[in-house]
Amino acid sequence: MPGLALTGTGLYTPEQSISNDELVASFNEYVRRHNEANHAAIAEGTVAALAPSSTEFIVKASGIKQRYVMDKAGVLDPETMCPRIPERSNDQVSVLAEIAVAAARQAMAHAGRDASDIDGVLVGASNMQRAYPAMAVEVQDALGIDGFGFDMNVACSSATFALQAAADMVASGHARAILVCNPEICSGHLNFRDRDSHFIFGDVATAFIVEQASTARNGGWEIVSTKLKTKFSNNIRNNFGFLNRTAPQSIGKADKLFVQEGRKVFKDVVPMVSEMILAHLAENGIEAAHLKRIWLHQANQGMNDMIARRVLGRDPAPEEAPNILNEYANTSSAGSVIAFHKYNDDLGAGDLGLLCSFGAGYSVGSVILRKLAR
Ligand code: CO8
Repeated sequence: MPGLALTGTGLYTPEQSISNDELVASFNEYVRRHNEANHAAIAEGTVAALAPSSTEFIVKASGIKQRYVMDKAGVLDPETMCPRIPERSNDQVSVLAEIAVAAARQAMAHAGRDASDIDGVLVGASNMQRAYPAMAVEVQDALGIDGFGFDMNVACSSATFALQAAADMVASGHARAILVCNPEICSGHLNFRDRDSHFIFGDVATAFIVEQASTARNGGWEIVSTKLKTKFSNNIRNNFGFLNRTAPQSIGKADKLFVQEGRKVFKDVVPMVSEMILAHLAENGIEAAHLKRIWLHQANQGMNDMIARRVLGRDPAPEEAPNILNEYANTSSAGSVIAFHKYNDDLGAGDLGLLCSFGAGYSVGSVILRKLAR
């Protein structure tokens, strides 16, 4: 994709955060109450006792130490274990659009762009707030952008897939610049009563601008090449949807929130991603040794260490494959963009880096970037 560039990024971080200890204390209180309330049935063997969670397990299995959330009180209340985000009237900006706009304003300022420079808005995220109108059209309206907007959902790969779509539209002349936003309120679709996954996700929004490198005002990164891949898998699913009401007995069941077979995902995705990155580099005549940085999707620290090791052929130095998982947890599509946003400024003109997302679908997006001179 010669001549195209990623020219500005933005990050909205919620004010509230939850440590592992706080999350585990709430979960374990829920377990205690459940086991106490079902004491007789558990003794009879008709109800299974629930097992407690632990901070040690969470850190060891995932590398996560805390997460940011839109509503801490609702998540931690053992009676609700769900964020409470009041419904807004149709005259107010939606909460998903609001956090997308906060990240977008930063990305636009960073790129030196205002609304009149942008022709399109893509909102790529794992779950949209509503079916329609598209969240992207609301973001477009809130920012005063004259053009078009649409939503995309490729789960954790929504940002890289939207980046390629944006680059294609700029390359073809359909737009001068595209704003991509990734608002992820993962706490809204996480089952905080599920021991296997209650610790995994956090809330955040990221945004970035794609335009011609020749028009970049404040430097940025040339998009050398993008490569996308999807392969169907049931190992990460969320069956929430508009047809749920047609089978009312299914409403509220565990599969209407995030569910995964974490071990299987780990085993399938590590080779899929590392092989795809190596193939992508080879297609572009780039050796892995020439990469100054790898901004990977942030789902699991062990997974990222293994992918970086397979790509580089050695253990990565911590600064080569930045970790934001410890602070933000898994923020779905936003994770690799947060890592890029926080850890790219120190590199020099001509340096090469690779942004890569992976997740449900399965889906993988790989983007080779070269730093532009300012
Ligand atoms: N506390 C204590 N012990 C626990 C806990 C807990 N909370 N949970 C499980 N255990 C126990 C298990 O019971 C098991 O015990 P035993 O050995 O006695 O059976 C033991 O710990 C090991 O359990 P696991 O095998 O499940 O543990 P793992 O080491 O595999 O770690 C992980 C689990 C962390 C989930 C890991 O498998 C992982 O990260 N896998 C990769 C997952 C991944 O990358 N998924 C991508 C999903 S993201 C995505 O695509 C976005 C979807 C859209 C966003 C949704 C937002 C909500």
